[in-house]
Amino acid sequence: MTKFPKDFLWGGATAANQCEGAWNEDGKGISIADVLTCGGLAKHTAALPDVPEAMKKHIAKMRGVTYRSGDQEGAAMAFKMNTYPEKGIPALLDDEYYPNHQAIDHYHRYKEDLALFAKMGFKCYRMSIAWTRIYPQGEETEPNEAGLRFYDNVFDECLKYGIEPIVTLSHYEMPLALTLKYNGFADRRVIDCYVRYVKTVFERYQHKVKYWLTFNELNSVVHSGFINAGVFSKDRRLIEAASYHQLLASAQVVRFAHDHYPQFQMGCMIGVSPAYPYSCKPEDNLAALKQNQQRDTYYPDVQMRGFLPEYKLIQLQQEGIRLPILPGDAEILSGGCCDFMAFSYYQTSVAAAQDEAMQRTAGNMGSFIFNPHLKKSEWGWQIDPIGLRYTLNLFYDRYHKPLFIAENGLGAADVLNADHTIHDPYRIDYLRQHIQAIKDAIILDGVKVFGYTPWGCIDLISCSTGQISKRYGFIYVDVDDAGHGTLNRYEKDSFAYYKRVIESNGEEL
Ligand code: BGP
Repeated sequence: MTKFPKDFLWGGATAANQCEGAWNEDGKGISIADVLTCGGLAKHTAALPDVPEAMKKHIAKMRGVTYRSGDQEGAAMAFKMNTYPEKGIPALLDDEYYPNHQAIDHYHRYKEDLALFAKMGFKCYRMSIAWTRIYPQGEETEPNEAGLRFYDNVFDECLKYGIEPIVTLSHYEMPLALTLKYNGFADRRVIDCYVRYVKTVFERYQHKVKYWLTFNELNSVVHSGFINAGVFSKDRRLIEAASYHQLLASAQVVRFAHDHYPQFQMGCMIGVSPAYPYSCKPEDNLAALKQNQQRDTYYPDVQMRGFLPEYKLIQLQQEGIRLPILPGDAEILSGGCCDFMAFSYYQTSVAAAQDEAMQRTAGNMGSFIFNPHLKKSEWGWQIDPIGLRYTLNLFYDRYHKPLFIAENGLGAADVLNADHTIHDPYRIDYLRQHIQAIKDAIILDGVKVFGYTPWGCIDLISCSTGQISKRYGFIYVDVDDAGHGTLNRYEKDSFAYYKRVIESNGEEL
């Protein structure tokens, strides 16, 4: 291979909860993302009752959120809402701002947005279906037809432009009702709710969608059980149980897809940040291996190979944690191996045998040891294009299955000029280096990568901060962190750059 493959899927990625808005329209139920206030995930985590004070302060500081010691904000429930048990659903507070409620109003503007993606030449579009548009409370006997119709329209619009939809089935937005009733995936019964929802969308969209991802960043459960699995606790036993249930749920729907829809391609998806050893000390090397196993590879190892790895079982045993394994589970896992592996890549990390006193920095999978050899973004995420080539090699060697880069990108505080231009040379630079790294992995290392969808191809609500001012897009959306603005769309300089990259199939970088 001397070039990008000719059918390489260039595109961009979004998630329903971060772009659609219309949070309570056309029968949609409340999702866990809908109850996060500005400050998002960080504020939520800081308010959890069983998180140590020091960690709360650290998270708050990292994300620029004010945290007062002993903050009782939502001691019972972290989110800002009143619960009305007689109605069975929570009511949100009028005086709070919930950024995902409006987001960028993609729900009403998807045609305009897809036309812009088509103008850039997208071959594919990674998006997610909001579970709560299909099953608002997660347990209805019939799906919500208006929700199903919305995605029919979106897929039709994609296909009109020859854009292949790549669909994440669950991206940080499960029905809140399932958290309130079952504590999310901590309860095995939620697997059935997920499977029923997935079967419904498979049946409905079987002729429109070929590529599916079962869960977004399954491994993010290690730093947020709530946003990932709907678990309202930091208790490791519950978190491990929830992610085990998610692995079972993923395997069940992959198996079902293989049996009923042979045209489907099923993928797992994790947030990768492989660890470099802090030094060449053997102890640091071993620490890096262990960190990679625990934080990154456990999840795709199960999803790609079909069994629980020994290193995980031993670690859980040492911690006195028992997974809720039932007879027959091993067959479920081995019967549901994915066809490809997708991942998000923002940065690498560093591991050291003794890491207590080390300088740390922010990252999408929690806080990381600072790497002095790398630059960082305005939000402290370290930038490492070579790390992407490294990651591609790592996982291709491990599974020998096609890889898909489902997220990558630079969050920056872009400025809209009076003439509606946005100059983002830093993003162009970032893209150029990362695409070069993919090219090197394909050409020089022989890795099979079949697509690249930079994150937040249109500005959207940031997951960690709950603010839109951390922007990733090629398309600027005129709205601020308080939700004010025209919501008009403007092309940034990176729009023309990425268009050229796609047109030349990665030859012109
Ligand atoms: C990933 C999530 C995305 C997205 C991205 C950027 O971990 O899958 O949903 O938000 O990170 O993160 P942030 O928005 O916090 O900058």
